[in-house]
Amino acid sequence: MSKARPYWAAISWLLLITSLCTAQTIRDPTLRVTEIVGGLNAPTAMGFIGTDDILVLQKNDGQVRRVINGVLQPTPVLDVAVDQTSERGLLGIAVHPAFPSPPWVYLYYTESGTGADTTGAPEPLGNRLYRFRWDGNALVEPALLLNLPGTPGPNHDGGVLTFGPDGKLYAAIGDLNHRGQLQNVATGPGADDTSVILRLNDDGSTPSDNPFVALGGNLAKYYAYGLRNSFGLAFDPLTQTLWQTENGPSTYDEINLIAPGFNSGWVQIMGPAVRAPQGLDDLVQLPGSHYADPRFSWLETVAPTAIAFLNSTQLGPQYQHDMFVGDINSGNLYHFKPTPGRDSLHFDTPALAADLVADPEDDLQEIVFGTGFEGITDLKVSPDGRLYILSFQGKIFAVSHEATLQGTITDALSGDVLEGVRVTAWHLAPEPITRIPTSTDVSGAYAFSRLSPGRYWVFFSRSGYKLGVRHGDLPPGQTTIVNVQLPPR
Ligand SMILES: [Ca+2]
Ligand SMILES: [Ca+2]
Ligand SMILES: [Ca+2]
Repeated sequence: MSKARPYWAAISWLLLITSLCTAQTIRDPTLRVTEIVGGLNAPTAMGFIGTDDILVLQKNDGQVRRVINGVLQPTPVLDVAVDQTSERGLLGIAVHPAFPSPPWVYLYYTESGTGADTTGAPEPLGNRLYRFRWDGNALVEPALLLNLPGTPGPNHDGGVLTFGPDGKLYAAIGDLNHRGQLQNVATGPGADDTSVILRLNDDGSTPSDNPFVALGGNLAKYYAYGLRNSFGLAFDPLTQTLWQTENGPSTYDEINLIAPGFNSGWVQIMGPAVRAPQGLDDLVQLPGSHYADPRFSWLETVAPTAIAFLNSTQLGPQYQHDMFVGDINSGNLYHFKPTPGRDSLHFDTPALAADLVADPEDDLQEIVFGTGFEGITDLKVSPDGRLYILSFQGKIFAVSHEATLQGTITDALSGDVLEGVRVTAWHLAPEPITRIPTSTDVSGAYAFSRLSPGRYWVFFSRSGYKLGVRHGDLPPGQTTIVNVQLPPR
């Protein structure tokens, strides 16, 4: 930090802004949670169109809201006609990986049959994937890319979208209570666009290298099948493989590693096959398909939703490229460490490592990373590398690393340490602006141990001495030492 002149003009308005207090907790004391925005209505998914510029989907009214620098904009950037019954509604968003050129944003929603929002009657048109153009202010020019089933449902509509490192768009849809060959019922109907992950070109056409492309028809679009329902898709940034969360009925939620042609086993198997009474014999194995056990399961369901890989060092190097999962039942944030080969997950807890299942008696402290988020529906890594959490209660939170500031204050003439110096740190950027006070102890030392990284002005005052002022940036995860000599008046 360099020496600077006092900045008194700023003080009057700074005092109007109070610091934040939240009920959300993160197990790592070097990390902090910041509420970015509130006031959203049943939000399901979010996508960044810029740093601190987020599009957020509202499930029940079909509105796409915009949050700029933590401020919810009053006018939606789009309002579509959805059926909102049960799990239906505005469900998924993907921003083109080369955005803003092309300026394409993809939305998945249960489209109403009337042109207005509905609640089950008449039947919705279907679960539909549209591509929109972002014109700088709104989503315009919808192009229908997929018309998927929406009935009978009304649950297990899926809707999560993500782009892969291959430039392809991946979309998950659940079983909608169908019972056919895609649900591993050999005597049931054929491929009907349920219980699958679809893999598409960015214009909605079918890539020629899809795993079932040789089988033709609907099968050509699929990357995986045998899913009950899914709200989470994410690619490992190192291996470029797809991971997924899947939702069991009353038992066995799953985290899966999905290679091309994956069959997840539903309705014959949820959780590891060794725990299923009938084993693998009942599966419908399409040519080129394979069954694989989940990499992790919860015996008692938590309803996992979002999954994300932290492709940044913003939370500290120890979390870089790790996997995070959110659930909607308890609002827990889970942290998973991939194995060195990144084709499985590492656990220190023997009861988890032995069978890769969270059983009711198992200690889950190792994976429960955060609590109090009241129903997580999405996780995204922001362009600046922070972990963003979308809560169904209408809020966005960000997890970021703490910074530390400390030092010693001495008399500039005598060199004696000064006790009782008031030290006030003003965090000015990035927002929110906060004021944190402390004072020096008998050894003249002060310390701030849990500061948000960023730009600070710090004031040092004691009667009989001239005011000391320093400013500069506090980097995440680091301790900055600022020693100050105060001249007597
Ligand atoms: Ca609407
Ligand atoms: Ca499975
Ligand atoms: Ca276990």
